[in-house]
Amino acid sequence: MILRIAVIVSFLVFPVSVRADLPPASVERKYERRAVFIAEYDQNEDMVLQKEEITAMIEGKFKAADKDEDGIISAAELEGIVQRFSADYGEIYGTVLFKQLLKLRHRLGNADRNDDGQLTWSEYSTYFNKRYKRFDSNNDSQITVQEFETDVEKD
Ligand SMILES: [Ca+2]
Ligand SMILES: [Ca+2]
Ligand SMILES: [Ca+2]
Repeated sequence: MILRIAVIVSFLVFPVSVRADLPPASVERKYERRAVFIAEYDQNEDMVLQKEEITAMIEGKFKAADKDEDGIISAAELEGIVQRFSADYGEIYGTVLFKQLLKLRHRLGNADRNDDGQLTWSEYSTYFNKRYKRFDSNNDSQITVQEFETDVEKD
């Protein structure tokens, strides 16, 4: 999969680099990271996240975080999400990793509707389904790379 990601990234970078209206380098890198993210959950390899792929991604992430399988992401398990993100994506994010970790903590905090410091499946799935829905600008229940490049967050 690493190889596939490298191929996708180089494929995406080239057309951007020949465009007249070049986005700033930092924005370009952000888009590359998002393409990597799509590739990771794109099961049928069409570089579009279909509804089923988004659902599978949200379920998979919840299950991966819920280490003791009690259906709740505890405070310690929440910290585990942040630690694993740091370990898995540290290299991709480089010097902006700390910013991304802040965003991640912020999102997980927002997902916790009743502020009890842990996330139920209902809290988690509601928040992240909404979050990915915001990227889907044409409302066809799938997210393309182009849609994923839109900034939907206020944080
Ligand atoms: Ca797909
Ligand atoms: Ca748990
Ligand atoms: Ca909660």
